[in-house]
Amino acid sequence: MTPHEKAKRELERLAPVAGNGLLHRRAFLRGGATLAGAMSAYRLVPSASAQKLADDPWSLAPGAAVPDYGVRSRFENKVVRTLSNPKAEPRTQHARTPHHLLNGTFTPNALHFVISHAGDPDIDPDKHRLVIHGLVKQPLVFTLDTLSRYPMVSRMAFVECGGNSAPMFSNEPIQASVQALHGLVSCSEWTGVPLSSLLEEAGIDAKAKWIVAEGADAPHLSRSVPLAKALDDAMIALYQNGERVMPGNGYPMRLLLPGWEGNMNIKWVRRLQVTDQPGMTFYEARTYAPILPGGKAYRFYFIQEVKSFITHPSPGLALSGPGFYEISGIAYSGNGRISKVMVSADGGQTWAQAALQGPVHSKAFTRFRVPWRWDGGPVVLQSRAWDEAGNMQPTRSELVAARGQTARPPAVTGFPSQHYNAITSWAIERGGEVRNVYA
Ligand SMILES: Nc1nc2c(c(=O)[nH]1)N[C@H]1C(S)=C(S)[C@@H](COP(=O)(O)O)O[C@H]1N2
Ligand SMILES: [Mo]
Repeated sequence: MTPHEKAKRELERLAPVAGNGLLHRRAFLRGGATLAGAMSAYRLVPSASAQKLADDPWSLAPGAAVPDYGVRSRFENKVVRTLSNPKAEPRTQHARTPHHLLNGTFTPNALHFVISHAGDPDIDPDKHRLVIHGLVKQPLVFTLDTLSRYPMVSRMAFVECGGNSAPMFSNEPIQASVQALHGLVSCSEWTGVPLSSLLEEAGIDAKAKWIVAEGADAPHLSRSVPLAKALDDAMIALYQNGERVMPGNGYPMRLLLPGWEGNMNIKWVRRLQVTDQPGMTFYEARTYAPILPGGKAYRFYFIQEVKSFITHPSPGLALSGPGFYEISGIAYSGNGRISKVMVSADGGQTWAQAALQGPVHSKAFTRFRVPWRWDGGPVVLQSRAWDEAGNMQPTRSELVAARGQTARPPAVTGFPSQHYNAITSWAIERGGEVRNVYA
């Protein structure tokens, strides 16, 4: 017996920790590299062929010139955002992140989701100004240059639209990819100036309770932010994953409110008015005041609550037959760090604890993984996350009971509710196809 065959046999003997073949999160670590390697033994070509590597053209001659700004391999050109309004008709544009084609915890800048209500303005950074005024002792005007002289901080943070995953409120499960269902959330390392240092310099009046932030794009999108958040971990972000913020994400500067509703993270921010009350601006009085089944509404819904979804496997990524797989996905919470993720393969009857990829950052994506042996039968995969504040991701029926749902397609009506953070269920059928189901 070769070491590979031996490892393969050991793997087959591993007792599952939950229904339908979920294995202990450290099954592969415990067994060491051999066990992990045995997973691939199912697909490796016989070792005899390892002797003869073909010399393809790229191995026989010098390669291309190194570009001054790198671009990915041309073989990766299908990894793209999906666009809701590619002709830039005068309405909102959405670009959704392809979570099923990415891995790790950061979203590449070119694939960060975008929602722009009137396109991306082409801002000359030398002409852009940020004004702080209102209930302050000394109104201030900043250029990008003057801002760049302040001490900066870097932090990981996700941004999520309050309308992300809204299709999950439909009566019948919509058959679409994780990109279409959950693509309005992304995660970056943001670098910039803490808003508290700018507000302190301006001198906050004792009556001040809110700031109203305004963007430099044509709609001058405005949102009110409680002063406490502005002084806590808010940032004027200048860099995204090490380079200047992308035009679609707010170049040359955006308001970053870690863990809070995407819409409040004002891009192309140009004004911060310190006030004693909220502005009740268009977006906070309309779209982002979710209406509840009894006719009441949330006046504000700041936090993006604890959430997770499985990215691998997911619709469009069919399984290629029974055997060993790693189930992996993304978890995050606007309340802090992810403390635990559980995964089920039997629609929520039994659960296995997933391994969390460290370091686990507050208000940022955490990748979770769990090894799995699929016997080829129908299963329903789910993930459920907890955060360090003790919040648990709700089931879909719990959330729908609290928030309501719609019978009509979203394109016609929009959904009655925002902030979907409940469990997502993927059914795997015999052939390995993955479908969105309500379990
Ligand atoms: N000025 C301005 N800020 C804006 C928007 C906008 O259209 N204009 N869109 C908002 C919405 S609805 C969301 S969800 C987030 C999205 O941030 P992103 O496009 O960087 O992912 O930005 C918010 N900030
Ligand atoms: Mo949004």
